[in-house]
This record gives sequence, structure tokens and C-alpha cells, in this order.
Amino acid sequence: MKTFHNPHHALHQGREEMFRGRMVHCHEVPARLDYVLAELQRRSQGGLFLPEVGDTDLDAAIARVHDPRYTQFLAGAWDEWVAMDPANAQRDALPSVWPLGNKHAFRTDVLPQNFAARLGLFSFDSGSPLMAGTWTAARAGAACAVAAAREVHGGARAAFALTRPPGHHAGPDFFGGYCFLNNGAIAAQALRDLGHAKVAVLDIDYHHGNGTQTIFYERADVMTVSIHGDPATEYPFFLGHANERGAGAGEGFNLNIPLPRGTGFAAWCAALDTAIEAVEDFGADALVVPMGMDTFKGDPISGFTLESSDYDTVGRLLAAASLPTVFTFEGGYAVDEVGVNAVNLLEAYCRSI
Ligand code: OKP
Ligand code: ZN
Repeated sequence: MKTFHNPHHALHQGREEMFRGRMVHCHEVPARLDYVLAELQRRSQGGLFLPEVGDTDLDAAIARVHDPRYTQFLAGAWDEWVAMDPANAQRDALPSVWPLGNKHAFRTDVLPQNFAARLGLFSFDSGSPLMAGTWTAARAGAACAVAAAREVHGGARAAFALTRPPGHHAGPDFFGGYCFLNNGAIAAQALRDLGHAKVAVLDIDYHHGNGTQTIFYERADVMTVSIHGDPATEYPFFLGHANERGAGAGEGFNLNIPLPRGTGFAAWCAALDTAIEAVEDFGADALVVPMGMDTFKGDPISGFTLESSDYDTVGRLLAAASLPTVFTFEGGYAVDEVGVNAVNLLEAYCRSI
């Protein structure tokens, strides 16, 4: 399958994230993508391409998923951060105040003039540093998602959007969890707009795909399924429970399969079977797989115990769903192994179609 990779990803390179009262080094580093790219090259897996998506088309595809108030904020955020204090040019922007969205405790309809306040309004954690190149990197990543969707629409069985920052925690108007633009959701919406009637998103990252769930929660044309660490103990904590089934027209079109920290491949695989069955029952004619490799046993911030060879099986099982499929690169923080694990999955997928 073709891989569309983001030539600007390294412009986004966070220094530190806030974790339990102190600043710690960022896990989401440029080397993650470089290792996947190197492994794809080493194993001659498919071809490597840069996304060729015009600016107008790209902005339109992003606007189908994200609120213009939010994307305008992101586009100008760095300049505003530096305007607050010229010394900020040497620091990443991190939010530190939030308007507890859904509790009527604070207003979110009035846009504050203060930049730090808007940084909080449009985010949900302090672990997602924003810097000079974040917007350029995230936007070029969304172009990879659009290019992959077009490739699949054009008849390819599958395509891979190899990009960072990741996407699945980003919602219509918020960033968080290292994510700014929701690449998987942008691919799913692009597939809808290209004429696919029913698109499923099957998120296999360790963390719940809260942004994607929120984007499609009230829709019947895009089903969202996520297998992840139980939010009772795992990030992002405030979404991802099994009783979230969708709402309104979307009722029944969201499926969460939370699994306890420590879950091994047998139980994870059973969850994947259930997830694929749900996608088939839905009658999807295209699939998007936000592909997080942080289910790996060596992942420093996650709690499942998959082995490198298990990703062969994952690729084979996903191929058996027999659907045109876009893969987007999400988490995976065991940097030395992330390339091998990702390419194991993709190569097994290709062998099985
Ligand atoms: C992004 B993706 C770790 C605290 C948790 C956020 C994790 C975001 C994961 N020190 N930080 O889903 O892989
Ligand atoms: Zn993750």
C-alpha cells in the first residue's frame, strides 16, 4: 500500500509536558515517525509519497471536521503567544486554565481576548505543547489523511497516512493528548464526501479516541469503534466507557471496548473480533484505522502487553474485514520498536488481501 508521509512533521517538536506537578520530557517525538519511515524503506513496503492536496481542498477538508473558530485560533496561536511576551519565543505554549466545558460553571461562548485563556478554551490538557511549527505540521498531516482517502477512493485497497502530531484526541474545537487536527476523522469525512455511504472508524490506539467519538457522536453515517485502556484508570479518563453508544441519529453507532490495564493479546484480539463484527453489521463501505502502536508491551506510557509478532495477526484480521482502508499513525512511544511494529501490521495486512 502507498504511504503518504508528512514532510513537515518535525516542525512540531515539543520540549516538555506537564505531568503530575512537574515538567517531563515529551513522549511524542519526531523520531517516532522517522523510525516507521526507515522501516518501510528497509522492507520496501509499498511506495512513499508526499501528499499532493491543494490549499483550498485541504482547508475545506479540515473545515468539514473542525470549527473555524478553532482552526483560526490554531493558525495564529504561535504569533499571539510570542506577542504576549517576546521571551515566549524560547518556550512552548501550554494551557493552564480551563472553562470546565459542560457544567455551566464557565462560559465558552465568549471568546476571551487574553491568549492564555483562549489556549485553555481550545484544549483539555497541559500535555500538548504548541510551538512555532505546530500548525504547519498538523496541517500537512491532515493533507496526508486526505491524500490517503483519495487513494482508497480511487480504487486502492488501502493507504497509510504516516503523520504526527497524532489526531484521535482532537475534537471539533479542542486539542489535547498531543493531537491538534483529527486526521482519522478528516479521512473518514473525506471518504463520505467522495461518495462512500457508510464509513467506520476502528481505533486501535491504547488510548480512547475521544475526539473522534465526539465528532461523530450524533451521526449514523460514520460509526466509531474504539478498543482502549479503561478510562476508569487510563487517559483520557473522562470518555470511553462502554455505555457511550451514540446519541440522537447516532444512537447505536458508537462502540467502546474498554479493557483493563495489563490486558494481553488473547483478550485484546477477542475485542478486535467484536469490533470488526460491529463494523460489518453496520455495513461500512470504507474503514479508517487510527493505528496507535502503544498497545505494545514495551510502551512507556501504556498498559497492554502485545508483542511485536502480534501485529502480524492484527494486520491479518483487519485485512479479513475486506474493506477499503485508510490507516492513520497515532500513538506508540517505544520509539526503537515503533517502526518494526507498525510495518509488521501493514505488511501482514498487504500479504492477506
Ligand atoms: C496520545 B495518543 C503520560 C500522561 C498521559 C497523555 C497521553 C496521550 C496519548 N505522562 N499523557 O493516544 O497515543
Ligand atoms: Zn495512545
